[in-house]
Formats: sequence, structure tokens, C-alpha cells
Amino acid sequence: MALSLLVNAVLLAIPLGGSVGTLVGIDAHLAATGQKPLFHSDGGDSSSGGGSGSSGDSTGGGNGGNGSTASNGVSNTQYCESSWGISPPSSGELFTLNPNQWGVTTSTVGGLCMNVTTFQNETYATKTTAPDWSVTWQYDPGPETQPVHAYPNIMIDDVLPLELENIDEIEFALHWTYGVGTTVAATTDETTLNAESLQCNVAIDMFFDSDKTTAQNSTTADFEVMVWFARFGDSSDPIGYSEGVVTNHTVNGTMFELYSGTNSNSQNVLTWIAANTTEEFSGDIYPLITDLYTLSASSSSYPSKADYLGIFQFGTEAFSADTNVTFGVTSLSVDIKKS
Ligand SMILES: *[C@@H]1O[C@H](CO)[C@@H](O)[C@H](O)[C@H]1NC(C)=O
Ligand SMILES: *[C@@H]1O[C@H](CO)[C@@H](O)[C@H](O)[C@H]1NC(C)=O
Ligand SMILES: *[C@@H]1O[C@H](CO)[C@@H](O)[C@H](O)[C@H]1NC(C)=O
Ligand SMILES: *[C@@H]1O[C@H](CO)[C@@H](O)[C@H](O)[C@H]1NC(C)=O
Ligand SMILES: *[C@@H]1O[C@H](CO)[C@@H](O)[C@H](O)[C@H]1NC(C)=O
Ligand SMILES: *[C@@H]1O[C@H](CO)[C@@H](O)[C@H](O)[C@H]1NC(C)=O
Ligand SMILES: *[C@@H]1O[C@H](CO)[C@@H](O)[C@H](O)[C@H]1NC(C)=O
Ligand SMILES: CC(=O)N[C@H]1CO[C@H](CO)[C@@H](O)[C@@H]1O
Repeated sequence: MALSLLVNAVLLAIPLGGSVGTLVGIDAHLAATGQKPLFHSDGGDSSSGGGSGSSGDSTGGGNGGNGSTASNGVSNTQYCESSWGISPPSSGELFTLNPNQWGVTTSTVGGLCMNVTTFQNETYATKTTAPDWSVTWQYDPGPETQPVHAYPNIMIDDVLPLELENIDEIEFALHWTYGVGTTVAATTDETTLNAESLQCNVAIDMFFDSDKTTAQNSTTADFEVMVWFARFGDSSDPIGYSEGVVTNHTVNGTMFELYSGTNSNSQNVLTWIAANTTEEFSGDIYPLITDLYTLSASSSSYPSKADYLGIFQFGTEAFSADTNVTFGVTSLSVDIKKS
């Protein structure tokens, strides 16, 4: 048992340089803030592991994880690398996770570690359930020109790209928490987080384009569509915030407000932000996409139904915090139903 776990880890925890799919993950975050793509050599670079545990010292290739513990068929592995593709085997939907510390430079103070909990039986609660994961991080504020340090995230590997009009539903179910400290909090206490000057968001990040291949490239896709479940601090204003709310849409009790703008990469960035911090959510978010078609009738700033969805990720954009904070994703499922 132990041996087979080890083999899986070695085969599947590949450095990002080896995988187009996971490279997309880094690019996505650069694009989110209009940055040029960065290329870290591999998982073995200089990220300082400020979270719990030691920093990853992978030399590229082989197992990027550290602090792996296994019991009763459940394994917890920690990754402190800057960027590293973690693709746990699953009998259902396949996902790739990535600590993705794309904004970390040699002058950055702080660090981040991602923990991923996998089942040896490769069978999660449902066909579309992802492994649980968490990140513990702390970064001092970065320069105003580059305030984002990381977008640790989980990305859908299968299904995409898909033409928007061939999608029927995007059933998204989620439970996350943010807490001060190095353990996963049971609930999110905004007062204690604000006292530590937490600056971050919790968000889905999607990319669309009329060209199927371009839709899978976050730097060249025409449209970036985000769905934010929380926003802490005022560093993380969405693009187009000063222009005000374009429209709103309530999905199963959660009201989202739309902001629209353009990033420095000339991509149209459309951001739906939950009116209240939303720790638990379950619903079909496809209407947040179809609403944009209506707007596209009068403006080329919005996608149309002929466009393709190429990338779907969920994570937290980490700006800064005074002390260690932990973002825990204790339940996540994404079911993209085709018509
Ligand atoms: C964060 O936690 C790690 C590991 O427990 C520790 O080494 C580090 O000093 C902590 N950082 C801060 C700012 O408290
Ligand atoms: C994990 O960390 C330990 C020190 O805590 C170190 O000896 C070991 O080489 C690390 N393993 C990997 C794969 O980074
Ligand atoms: C797979 O393993 C997990 C963790 O041990 C367990 O909770 C789950 O019931 C198992 N699923 C099946 C179908 O055996
Ligand atoms: C992450 O994994 C490390 C190594 O096993 C462990 O020390 C730490 O407590 C874990 N953190 C969380 C939030 O589960
Ligand atoms: C995305 O497009 C840019 C510009 O054409 C290119 O340099 C980059 O390699 C592409 N990225 C991927 C992951 O294909
Ligand atoms: C949501 O939008 C509708 C119009 O589409 C508007 O009448 C309503 O006031 C908005 N609700 C909020 C809370 O902004
Ligand atoms: C709507 O939310 C409730 C809980 O508030 C949940 O039981 C139900 O399954 C959700 N509906 C959908 C379509 O996800
Ligand atoms: C509980 C809570 O904070 N509810 C707020 C959610 O957002 C709406 C719209 O901004 C507010 O009116 C509620 O007070």
C-alpha cells in the first residue's frame, strides 16, 4: 500500500515545466492582473515556505511533495514549491492543483504551502468531487505595481474546451473557510482576519474565446470571467470597480454583482462578486455566463454563446497578511453538464 502511494506521488507530482495544462494555471493569474507570463524554472526554485512545515526543496522531477502522511487509505501531502502541478488519480473528474506563487520574487517576505488530501482508492464522494486541500500563507505587502503573490488553485482537467452553447448547467458546490493560524478553521471569522490585515479574495477564474485553442490560453483569451465568493481588504478591488455595478443575479440565494473592465493585456475582465462573504454555496452558475450574452448584444466587451470556455479554476488570490492564515477547501465539486 505504502509503496503504491509513493509511486503515484512520483508519477503525478510533476514540475510545471512538463505540463501544458498546468502552465495554463500560472498564466491565468498573470492575466488576471494583466501581467506577462513568468516562467519559474520548475518547482525547485527559491520560494520560502512560510507556511507550516519546511520549504520544498525539490530539485525538479520526482516528488514535489513533502510531509506526506498516510493512514487508512487517506494521504496528506504538503507542497511548498512556487509552482507545481499536482494531479491526483481519480476514478471521476480529474483536477490539477498548484500552489502557484507566481508573484513571489527574491525580495518577497513570507511564503505559502499547499496541503492536498488524497484517497488511495481514488474514489471521492461523487464523480465530480475534488480532493480536499488547504493553503497556509503569510506575505508582507508587495509593491503597489505587483501586490498579488500567489493564486493557489484547483483546475478542471477534463471536459474543456467546450462551446458555451453546448453547456447546459455548471453545478458548483463549495465549502471553504479562512482563519488565522496554521490549521483549517471551522468557520470564517472576518473580525480576526481583518485585525491581521488580510488582503485576498476567494474566486473562480474562467477564460473564454471564440477560438477553441485560444480559450485555453489565459494570456491571449479575449474574456476572463470571475466569480468571487469573498473579498478581504481593499487591495483586491476588481477591474472596473470604479465604474460601479453593471447588473446583478441571484443564484440559489446568493446575490452576485457584476463589474466589467479591461486589463492591461486588453482582455475583457468580467467579475461577479457575492454581495456577502459566502462560505458555503451550491448552485448552477451557468446563468452568470448566459447573462453576459444579453449584454453582448450591445457591447463587444462580453462573450457570446459561440465562444468557448477553455479554463476553469478555483482558488484564492493571496496579497498579504500580518500573520499566517489558512484557507481550507473542505468540499468542492464541479459538474459541467453538456447539452
Ligand atoms: C508561519 O508558520 C510557520 C510554521 O509554523 C512559521 O515558521 C512562521 O514563522 C509563521 N509566520 C508568521 C509570520 O508567524
Ligand atoms: C522534506 O523536508 C525534510 C525536512 O523537513 C527534508 O529532509 C526532505 O528532503 C524534504 N523532502 C522533499 C521531497 O522535499
Ligand atoms: C475511499 O476512501 C475513502 C477514505 O478512506 C473512504 O471514505 C471512502 O468511503 C472510500 N470509497 C469507497 C467507494 O470505497
Ligand atoms: C499541512 O501538512 C503539514 C505536513 O503534514 C502539517 O504539518 C500541517 O499541519 C498541515 N496543515 C494543515 C492546515 O492541515
Ligand atoms: C499563450 O499564448 C502566448 C502568446 O501567443 C504564447 O507565448 C504562450 O506560449 C501561450 N501559452 C500556452 C500555455 O500555450
Ligand atoms: C439588481 O438588479 C435589478 C435590475 O436588474 C435592480 O432592480 C435591483 O435593484 C438590483 N438589486 C440590487 C440589490 O442592487
Ligand atoms: C440550493 O441550496 C440548498 C441549500 O441552501 C441546497 O440544498 C440545494 O441543493 C441547492 N440547489 C442546487 C441546485 O444546488
Ligand atoms: C448578512 C448580510 O450581511 N447581509 C447583507 C448581504 O448583502 C446585501 C446587499 O449588499 C445587504 O443588504 C445585506 O445586509
